[in-house]
Amino acid sequence: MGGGDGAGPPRSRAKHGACAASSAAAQEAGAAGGSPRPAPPVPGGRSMAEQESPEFGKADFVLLDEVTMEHFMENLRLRFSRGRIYTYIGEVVVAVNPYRALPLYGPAAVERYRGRELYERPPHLYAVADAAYKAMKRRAKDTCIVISGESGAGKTEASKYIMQYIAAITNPTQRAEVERVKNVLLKSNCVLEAFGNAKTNRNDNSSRFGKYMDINFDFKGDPTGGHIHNYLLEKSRILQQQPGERNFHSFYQLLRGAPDALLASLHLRRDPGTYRYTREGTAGSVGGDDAASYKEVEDAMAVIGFTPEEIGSVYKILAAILHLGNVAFEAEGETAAVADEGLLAVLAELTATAPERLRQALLARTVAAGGGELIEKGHSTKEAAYARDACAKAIYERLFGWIVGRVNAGIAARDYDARRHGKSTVIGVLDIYGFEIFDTNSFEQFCINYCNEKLQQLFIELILQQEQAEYQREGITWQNIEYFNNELIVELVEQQHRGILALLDEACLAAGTVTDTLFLNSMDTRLGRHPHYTSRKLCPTDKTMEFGRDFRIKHYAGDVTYSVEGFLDKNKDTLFQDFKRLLYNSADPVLCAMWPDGEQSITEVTKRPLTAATLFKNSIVALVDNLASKEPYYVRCIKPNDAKSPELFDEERCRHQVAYLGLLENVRVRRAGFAYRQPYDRFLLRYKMTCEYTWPNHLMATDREAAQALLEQHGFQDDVAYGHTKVFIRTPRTLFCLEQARAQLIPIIVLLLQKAWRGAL
Ligand code: AD9
Ligand code: MG
Repeated sequence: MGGGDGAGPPRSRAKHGACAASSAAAQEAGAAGGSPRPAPPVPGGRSMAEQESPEFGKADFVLLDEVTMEHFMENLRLRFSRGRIYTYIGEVVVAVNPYRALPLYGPAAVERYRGRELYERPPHLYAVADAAYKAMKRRAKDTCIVISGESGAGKTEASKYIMQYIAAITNPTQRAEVERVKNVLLKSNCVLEAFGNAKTNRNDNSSRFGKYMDINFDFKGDPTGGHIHNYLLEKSRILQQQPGERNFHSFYQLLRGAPDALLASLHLRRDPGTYRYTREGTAGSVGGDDAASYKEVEDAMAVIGFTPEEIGSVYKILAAILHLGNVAFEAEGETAAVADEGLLAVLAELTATAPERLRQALLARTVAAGGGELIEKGHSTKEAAYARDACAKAIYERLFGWIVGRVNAGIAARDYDARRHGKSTVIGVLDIYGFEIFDTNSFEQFCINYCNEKLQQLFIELILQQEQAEYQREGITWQNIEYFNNELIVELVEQQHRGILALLDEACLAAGTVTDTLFLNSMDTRLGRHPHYTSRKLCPTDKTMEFGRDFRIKHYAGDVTYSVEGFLDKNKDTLFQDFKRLLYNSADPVLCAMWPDGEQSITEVTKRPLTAATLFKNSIVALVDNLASKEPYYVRCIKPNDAKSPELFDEERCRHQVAYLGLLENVRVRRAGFAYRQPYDRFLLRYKMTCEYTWPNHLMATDREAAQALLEQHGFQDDVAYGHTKVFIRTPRTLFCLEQARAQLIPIIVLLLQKAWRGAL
């Protein structure tokens, strides 16, 4: 069996880097096989030639003629204009938000990518999801897919496509429990987006929390459960939104979608303009229909396993927050009184608390006097308003935490499988807020940008470390590539005793007289020499910063000026124990369950709770450790313009993102090293038909020698290196040529096989 000479497949004499030659070779091969035929398209996909074509640009940036910003941008722009929104850098997917529906997804596309190698198909999120899944299944490796990019770049959409792909390719036998888990996982997106997303000026559906989801798989590779970690919900949004922005979607969905009777029972009016917390966002609904979303979210909650009573409680809590925002105070002598008694009664009803206790919690706080004595200290109107807002934020934050907990309960991995078959494996998907620069940047942006510094650091470490470790293991020589290392910036923020977070905590622990401005002074004094820190005091000529208010950090992604206003307050995150106790004693089981710390009496609450920034830092450090323990896959999202336009490719904005995401360095690392690597046996299995020495089986002593013979026959010897267990291929072009040769030979081999069978019959 074999080619024209009957001893092996037709010879392919492609020269290195010349796919055209490979195609010629295939024609020659076709002739040898008896019937010349045109190069067949890749079944179900686009032609391999599309990996590199004048029309669609280069499917992998590693193929660029020169690694310069100009060449990179040219390729990115060309591909975007042709609807090719995905491009690789090796195994990293660069994705440009198309801002329009493209026919790239769905069951037919899933089938094209299922079980394929990355380079066999045009770049796609599905390919990366499949690679992570295969690594997890074949090698029982925990993997993770880290999706990064700035606000509106398409991270959340990407994470959903990835989850849909994984759901589509698993559980072929339709096991009921696995189907249930998949369904809950998919439905969780809708619920979490309702409560955790909002319209911002950057994105109509901006995630205002970070999300890391683990999906557990059993030994068969089917999802058996999962767990969601949420990070720092932007709760200050409850109180205030920038002009043109909205509060969390959940409020508008309830107001616009709830049936009249429900709304009446919650004492709500339809118009969001009625409520102080939603007044700013009345300028219309977002991305469709709040009312339709209401129904969708309610159905999703039911699928996840929320009981009707629990859903009812969630609505009451949302309504209570809206009413709470409208509670006004008037002065009665030194202290405050509630202006509207009727509102107080409504609030007591919705929170299932005693009206008098509610009034007390709103108007006074309990403090411990000497000798264990407790006294009540009345609020001024200003203090009462502050406490009310703090309470509204805290209720929403805890509601969100409770909802995440409820989703987790619905998808908790049963340890049944783990007990029977050993440890289950995991794919993690990280969709966390991107780097943010607003007109006014506050504590939240500071935390978000710090998180992005940490993730960038991880990206640098993993990409470099992984490459280097692999080359060393395989005995291949490797030269280091210079990278911009953001370690200094991370240190500026988190260094023990000296970093910004330490100084912030120090200021918060000091007596009540310390103000935001004093905190700024302390940073100026102690960080003044740091190359990534500055302020107006340190740089008096810089009029873009306000004296006594602003400081600036030179982030890896650009300079951000932060206003120090509110830093201390947001970091302390004070909520009087009186509120916690009040809500812990609520007769509503959902509300009560959110305040386990409400049980403590004021005398027990002596230990200072950890500050918001420290809690956030701890959670991000744990996240980074977790990601570092897994095999990472990266999706780097790019936002093409600020107008949400499908046509506009804003050169300047894109260039900036390419620069700060370190994509050029990424290409350089990839090119200095080897773009692809495969164990010898797998490599031969795939390409052996393209060489007479390896088809149908090689007679050499080792697979390594056989792979070497194959590659030399193709003329690729200068583009490869031979490791102990794997062959390393420097440029994707070589691989594409091999793929093309293979694709061209398959129909001929099939034809020959058919002939042989017919002959045998
Ligand atoms: V933020 O940091 O949460 O503010 P993301 O998550 O990066 O941000 P998101 O995924 O929400 O951005 O995308 C923003 C909008 O871009 C979506 O609402 C879609 O309208 C649009 N988008 C993003 N990706 C795609 C896509 N692959 N196809 C079509 C897309 N539209
Ligand atoms: Mg998002």
